[in-house]
Amino acid sequence: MCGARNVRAAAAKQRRSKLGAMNDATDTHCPYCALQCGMGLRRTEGPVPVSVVERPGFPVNQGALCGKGSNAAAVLGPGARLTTPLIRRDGELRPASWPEALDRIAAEVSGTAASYGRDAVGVFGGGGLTNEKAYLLGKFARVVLGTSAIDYNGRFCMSSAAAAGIRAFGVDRGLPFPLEDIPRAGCVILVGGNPAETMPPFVRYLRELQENGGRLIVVDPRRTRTAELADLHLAPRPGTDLALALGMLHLVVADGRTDEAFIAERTTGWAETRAAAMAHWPEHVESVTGVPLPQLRDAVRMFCDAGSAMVLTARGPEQQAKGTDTVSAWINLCLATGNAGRPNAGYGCLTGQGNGQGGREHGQKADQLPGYRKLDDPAARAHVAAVWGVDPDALPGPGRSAYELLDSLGTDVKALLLMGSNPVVSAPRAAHIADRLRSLDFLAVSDVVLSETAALADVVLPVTQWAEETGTMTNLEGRVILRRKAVDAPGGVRSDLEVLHELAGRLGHGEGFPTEAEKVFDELRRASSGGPADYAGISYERIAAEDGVFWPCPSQEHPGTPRLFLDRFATPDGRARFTAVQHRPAAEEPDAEYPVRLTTGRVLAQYQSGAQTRRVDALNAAAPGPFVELHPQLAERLGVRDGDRVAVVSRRGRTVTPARVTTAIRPDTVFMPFHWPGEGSANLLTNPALDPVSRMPEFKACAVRLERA
Ligand SMILES: Nc1nc2c(c(=O)[nH]1)N[C@H]1C(S)=C(S)[C@@H](COP(=O)(O)OP(=O)(O)OC[C@H]3O[C@@H](n4cnc5c(=O)[nH]c(N)nc54)[C@H](O)[C@@H]3O)O[C@H]1N2
Ligand SMILES: Nc1nc2c(c(=O)[nH]1)N[C@H]1C(S)=C(S)[C@@H](COP(=O)(O)OP(=O)(O)OC[C@H]3O[C@@H](n4cnc5c(=O)[nH]c(N)nc54)[C@H](O)[C@@H]3O)O[C@H]1N2
Ligand code: SF4
Ligand SMILES: [Mo]
Repeated sequence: MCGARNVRAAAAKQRRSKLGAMNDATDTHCPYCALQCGMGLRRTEGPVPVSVVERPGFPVNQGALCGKGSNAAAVLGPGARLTTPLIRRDGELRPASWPEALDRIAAEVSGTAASYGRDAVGVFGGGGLTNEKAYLLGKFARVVLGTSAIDYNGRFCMSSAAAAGIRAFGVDRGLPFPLEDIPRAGCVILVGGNPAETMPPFVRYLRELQENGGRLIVVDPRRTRTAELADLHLAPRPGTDLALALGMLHLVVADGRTDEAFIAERTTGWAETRAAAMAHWPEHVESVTGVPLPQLRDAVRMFCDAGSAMVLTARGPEQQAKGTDTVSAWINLCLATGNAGRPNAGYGCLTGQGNGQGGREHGQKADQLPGYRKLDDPAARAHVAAVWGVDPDALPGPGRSAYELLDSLGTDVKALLLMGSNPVVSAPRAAHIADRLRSLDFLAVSDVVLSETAALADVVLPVTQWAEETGTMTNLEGRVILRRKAVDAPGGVRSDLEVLHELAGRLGHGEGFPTEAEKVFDELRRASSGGPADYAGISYERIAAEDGVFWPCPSQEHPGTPRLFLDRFATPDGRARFTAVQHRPAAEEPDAEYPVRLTTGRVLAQYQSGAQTRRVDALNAAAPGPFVELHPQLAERLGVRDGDRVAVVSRRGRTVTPARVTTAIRPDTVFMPFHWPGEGSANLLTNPALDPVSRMPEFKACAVRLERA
């Protein structure tokens, strides 16, 4: 009897502890990509202080996570991360105290500004930083440092789509509709995105689209896992999406499938765009892109027969030296067919980084003030300066773009503060950028791990990460969400907000840099009020109660805006603007010396520069190192077999990696993921040719030669 009672008591205890554990789990979000999947974090006793559990109630991912998300807690444990500040002494990074590290940074920054002027101090931010950090970093640069030299890694990400979105619609919100609208479209063209590897839980929306009878067209030079799902896969040569979109528009016009009423009522600029498209003959488009004309016709038919259709772009067409015009060409196709400004139709960009959307709204971009305001707009300067309590004339003007800023290190910019990026691995022409970083008088990096870039620094600050701090992020839908703190950080680690507070204090700004995220957010709300990305009505309580709030949300009574443009576009006259664009070749086309096209991108199990994911065993087991993907025909010509080491050489550098021979890629193209440093690092090869509007480098197309190594 006694035994039975014990068994019952034990069972009850187990039930309680299970329930307790479920209740214990803190609702939060993944540290990685822009989907910002909801997850729970439960406290554990081991060296890693939390484990990831499902959070089925969050609508975006409904409990699903990819391997990066489900293994995210590993980077919180000891071993992977930094726990003490480091200062370079006698050439080596050695442990130091926080006051020493902060004093040193403040002294170097003041000294540099005194000797060379304020613009000689640079700041480089990241699209993975919370809204609060991005906002405070921008304010720190403009108010404390008074420098124009600030930009961030989002420039390398979605900046071409942002520029084209503003050009056409007057505002840039990656997706102007929630994800739940995607399955209700009749057809989706996904251009240069591989969400089956880059956002696996997103694939559900594409499957639902097809279950509802909608068609999926994927445009990618590779037959990716995403392309495998498509009803139609177009495989153009890298860098030719602009011609492809023009060819489709030509056929739309020729077949009389334009929506003349929509064009007349809700757009401007059609005549010039129509003329530009008519000059691009489909036969010419076929020879430029390598996409057979019958496939182009099929795509046009699917798109036009759909009733309502969407075009989604990701990095493939955007990371080109003509990325802005390329996205404009796809937007033109939407506008000409009436697929914009109405339900279940339109153009959207799949933003990439965790806070890729919010990170571009609050002022860490060279030309921007909070609320997605323009730094060169006098009214915007006056509004933000009033919130900051400074004279508008004291705010610096626009600075240079990310690559141009990195390229100016050691010459114009002598000291750099870097927060949330690892350009030694992720910047184009990376060996040159590493040299520029080494040529600085002073480099300070705040990071959670000793990244390849932090390893070059004079001072490294170890900061708290996602689960150890609270803050807001804005996901790819424009939904502002709340990442809650689930666990205390190890001693020795401080938050980025504390870093900015301490540095501002040392540089004469004791006020205006709070360390509490919610206080920063409340100021951000005021600074953004009245701007395009208006957060004034969004509070931590509302986000928690409503599964996130979509901007613009100008007041507490306002419901937020999941769907933009239904009544009018955000242009002065309310109409969407066509932009007449012409195809042009990549900045570097293949030639006799470098006869093959290289494109670059991602694999499922690694994230970005790999600074975080290369420290996770399970992910390294799945994706242990770099490779170059090439077609059997090319492999045979080179005498290369699967697994052989191959040298890939461009005008910028040389890499050596194992070959992966596959028919899933065009014979004239090779592909390398960019997640690794060292001899297989893709960015030793890439071309920093910049888009004239967005200043995006051409990560997706350069010319290379392959040799057996
Ligand atoms: N696993 C994983 N997921 C991630 C990330 C990660 O690093 N790893 N990073 C996140 C971030 S910041 C981003 S920006 C997103 C990126 O997400 P995606 O845009 O999906 O990723 P990429 O692999 O860069 O590029 C997508 C596809 O573009 C194709 N492509 C290459 N050149 C061209 C071209 O000229 N035209 C066309 N049409 N296609 C081309 C490539 O073959 C590739 O399959 O992913 C996010 N999610
Ligand atoms: N060849 C090629 N190159 C590319 C691309 C490509 O497709 N091809 N894609 C480009 C794109 S889309 C992107 S977004 C970039 C991304 O490239 P990076 O800017 O290098 O991005 P991450 O690797 O995410 O680097 C983020 C760094 O910040 C740290 N970190 C994370 N959270 C925090 C935080 O809260 N505070 C601080 N202080 N640090 C933190 C991480 O540990 C990591 O070291 O790469 C670009 N480079
Ligand atoms: S899809 Fe993105 S947000 Fe979701 S679990 Fe994976 S990395 Fe995290
Ligand atoms: Mo990105």
